Amino acid sequence: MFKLSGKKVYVAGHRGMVGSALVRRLASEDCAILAPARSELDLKDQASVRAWFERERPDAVFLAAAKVGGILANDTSPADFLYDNLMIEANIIEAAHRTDVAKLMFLGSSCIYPKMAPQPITEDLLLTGPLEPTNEWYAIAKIAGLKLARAYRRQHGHDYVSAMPTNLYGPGDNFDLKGSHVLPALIRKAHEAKLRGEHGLEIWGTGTPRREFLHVDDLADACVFLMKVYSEDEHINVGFGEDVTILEVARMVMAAVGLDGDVRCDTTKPDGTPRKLMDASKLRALGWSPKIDLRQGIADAYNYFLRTGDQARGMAAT
Ligand code: GFB
Repeated sequence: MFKLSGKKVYVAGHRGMVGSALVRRLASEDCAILAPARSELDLKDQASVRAWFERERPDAVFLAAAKVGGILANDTSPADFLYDNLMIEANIIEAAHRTDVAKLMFLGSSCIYPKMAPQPITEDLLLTGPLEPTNEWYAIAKIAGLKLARAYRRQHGHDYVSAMPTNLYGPGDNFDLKGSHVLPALIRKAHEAKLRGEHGLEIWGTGTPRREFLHVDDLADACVFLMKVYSEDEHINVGFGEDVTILEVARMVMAAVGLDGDVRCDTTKPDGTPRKLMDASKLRALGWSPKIDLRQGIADAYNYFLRTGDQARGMAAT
């Protein structure tokens, strides 16, 4: 059992969707949260990371900093997704080792598993088959990250663990249509179509791929829980437990936004992995389960979209 109370906790990536959810969740943990300004710490710069860790000496680290994006961003910027993520995770894990960070949690992604993995996907299916080509660069970086955490654990005896979340959404998401994941993209597209008085919603691909969605506040709660109780060599899946087709999720978004009409499919865009449902029985057996169902979560994400200005969500003026 690792205690967070009274500790200095660094949330790497605290400005992102996952990191900001972790900061919100940690507010009730009686710990000091370290959230350095970008000018103070450049995660891609080894010297900057080492100097900051030596100065601040955190007790615990949530490694939630990453270059992330949806299917198109992954497919079109392979160098950024591979290089940025390798640099960030290598710099942080090595600096944590040098400064004796007591506990570190590396956050990966469900895309680390083979494209055609049997469903639901158990942790032991890692590296048992070829990856989905649209996101293999990001997946390779995340596999390297979890292996790095495990290598430092084995060689140096550190309590470094890895958690693999499924597809995430919620407050703090990126609503830029080229870079975002499906849920924020559909929320924005549906909202703007409604404002223009249009009917129907266009989605990418065939609408048949199945995805599992976890609200980021559930993820943050799971991560804090695991930080305290999980201390195993193997990574652990963090999933919701059910999946839906993209067509179904599009209809849920239309209902939340109040847009009528049909769903149209742009089949010039990729589908990606046909299905990505995680087996989260390891996490459930430890005593954690999610609280926010998909309809409720979509309503929450839409509220966030409505509350934040164009600038905050990086939208071009429409
Ligand atoms: O969320 P998404 O971009 O990520 O796409 P992945 C999920 C599915 O939704 C794909 C479809 O089948 C898309 O074709 N989709 C439909 C859309 N309409 C849209 C749209 O307007 N925007 C987007 N983005 N998708 C990512 C990986 O894969 O998932 C990352 O590329 C990471 O590496 C992340 O693992 C969690 O689930 O396909």
